[in-house]
Amino acid sequence: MSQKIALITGATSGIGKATASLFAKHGIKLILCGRRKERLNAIASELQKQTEVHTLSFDVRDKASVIGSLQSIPASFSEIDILINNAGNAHGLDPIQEGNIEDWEAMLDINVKGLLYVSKAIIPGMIHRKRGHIINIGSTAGKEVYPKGNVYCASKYAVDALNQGMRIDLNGKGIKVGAINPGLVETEFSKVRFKGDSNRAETVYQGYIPLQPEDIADIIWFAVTRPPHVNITDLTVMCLDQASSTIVNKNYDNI
Ligand code: NDP
Ligand code: 8X3
Repeated sequence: MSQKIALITGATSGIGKATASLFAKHGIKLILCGRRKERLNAIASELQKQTEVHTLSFDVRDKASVIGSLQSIPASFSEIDILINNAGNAHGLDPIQEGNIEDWEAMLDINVKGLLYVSKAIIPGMIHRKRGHIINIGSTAGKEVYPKGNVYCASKYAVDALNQGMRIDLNGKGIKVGAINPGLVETEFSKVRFKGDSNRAETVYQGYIPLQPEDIADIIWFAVTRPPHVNITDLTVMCLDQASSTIVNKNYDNI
């Protein structure tokens, strides 16, 4: 079988970057996306030792840029087998009455509309080829609302709905659709949520052993390597010390 091609959004950091590394180890050809060009270039030059890599720098909020970038993919990378809809973040953690409108817009524009723009560009080729696999990165925040999570949770509930909707509408077209919904994963996520406040971000992952981005990459790899008739539709994963969005055992030393 010819080498598979994967497009990963949000490949400059965290879950997307770890998935890119694991895919590269397995010889998957990669289209890596993100806004930070220097990071994309650095990751590409590392992974090019293992596989072919094409990079695309665009902001998923910018519809024209998404469409233009995805149309620019060279022919040798254009038959995308695997789409990892991963780009996204939380912005702020405030009660709804104190929420910042720009934060709300960022989360809905990136996590929901950005995922739609990218999917809209990639799905027709998959339908044409009668094959493909779309993995949507949701969250436990899309399964359970937590205090001050309001709009971020809404954006991830939307990802959950879109994951189901895509699977329903693409049924019979040879395309797998599934979501991976992680709990707390130690990435740049909290640094972004708290607008660069590293000290506050670090406390989110202290006192217990959180998931690592490589743990999610492993699960994504498992999902994309199932036999052709098997589709992982919806998988939620938390670390041992997390029981729900609000219950995290932070007394690791006392166990
Ligand atoms: P990171 O902050 O480490 O990575 C986020 C990635 O998304 C970066 O590569 C970033 O690239 C990209 N991104 C963000 N905004 C944009 C944008 N406007 N346009 C294009 N790319 C963008 O966080 P994670 O790896 O943790 O997050 C990845 C996904 O996992 C997100 O969807 C998140 O909601 C989800 N998730 C995270 C959890 C966690 O606890 N960490 C738990 C559950 C789900 P760049 O800045 O270069 O554009
Ligand atoms: C990220 C997990 O609990 O910080 O989606 O919202 S949480």
